[in-house]
Amino acid sequence: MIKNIRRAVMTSAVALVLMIGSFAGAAPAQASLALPCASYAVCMYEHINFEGQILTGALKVSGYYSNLTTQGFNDKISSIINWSTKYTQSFWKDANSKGDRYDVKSGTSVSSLVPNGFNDNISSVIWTG
Ligand SMILES: [Ca+2]
Repeated sequence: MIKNIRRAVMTSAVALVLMIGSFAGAAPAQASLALPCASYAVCMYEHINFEGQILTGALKVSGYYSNLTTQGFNDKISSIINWSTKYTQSFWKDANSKGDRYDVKSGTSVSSLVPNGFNDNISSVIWTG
């Protein structure tokens, strides 16, 4: 009787370890996947390497976020993709296009804003379709 219980407990423990193992194996691959940025959009990411929360601006029309607090994105942006085929997009450290400006040229991306001092420091953006 005790042997049977012990065997059942051991079998359950092995099954649990196998389940945890498979979750642990799947998680890093998903975490390292960058979130996609649609064509004709400018994409701003919470973390470097295009990860975390994403905020987009459709490039079919020009637009702006004059104060990223409204979008819950103030001082959060850490990487940017600009899929515009023609236009540079501009980012500012302060709201309403004030303070230091950082430009991202058409068709380029910046995987980390850390080296240029703009990481977690952008408060407004203007994009041109
Ligand atoms: Ca960030």
